[in-house]
Amino acid sequence: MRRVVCPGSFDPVHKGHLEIIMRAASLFDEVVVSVSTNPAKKYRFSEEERIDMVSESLSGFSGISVEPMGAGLLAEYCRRIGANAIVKGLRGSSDYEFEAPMATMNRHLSGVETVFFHGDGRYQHVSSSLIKEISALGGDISEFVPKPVLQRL
Ligand code: COD
Repeated sequence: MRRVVCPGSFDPVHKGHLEIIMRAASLFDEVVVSVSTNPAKKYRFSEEERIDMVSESLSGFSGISVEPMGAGLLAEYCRRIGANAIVKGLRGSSDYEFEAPMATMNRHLSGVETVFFHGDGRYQHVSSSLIKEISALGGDISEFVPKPVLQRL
């Protein structure tokens, strides 16, 4: 059984995230979407709201579950739930520069591998922070987010 973790803040989840999660689900037996909450970070949505938005966006897809990751180490979380790998999406080289040392550190800490998926060109410019900014300034975000997010923003 190949269980992988797709971690993130998902504040809020958008179509770039969902595309990576769906691709992971097509390759692995079980995908756990882990919603992280770092006490040092300010979120637009509560942990419960972020989990609800991800769950509603993925309802009906088998082999995918959504869980809180809490504030601890991702490597420790993966070990606890028996995940073989972490799946992350890369939008470009700056994501890689940021993610590569974390991937090596997570492998060092717990032996868990990180698998990178190249993000789909349709969503490479999409991020949660841009979505919040465009929405706050009255722009149209409907192309980039699933319905459960559109209803709340
Ligand atoms: N297309 C493709 N992929 C995307 C896109 C897009 N448009 N947007 C985001 N992604 C990817 C990101 O690259 C990331 O892999 C994932 O989706 C989640 O994105 P976010 O923005 O919701 O989440 P982040 O970056 O805030 O989440 C970071 C983690 C929670 C994964 C990270 O902070 C973490 O590992 N925390 C645990 C603490 C820990 O273990 N620290 C030590 C690390 S060595």
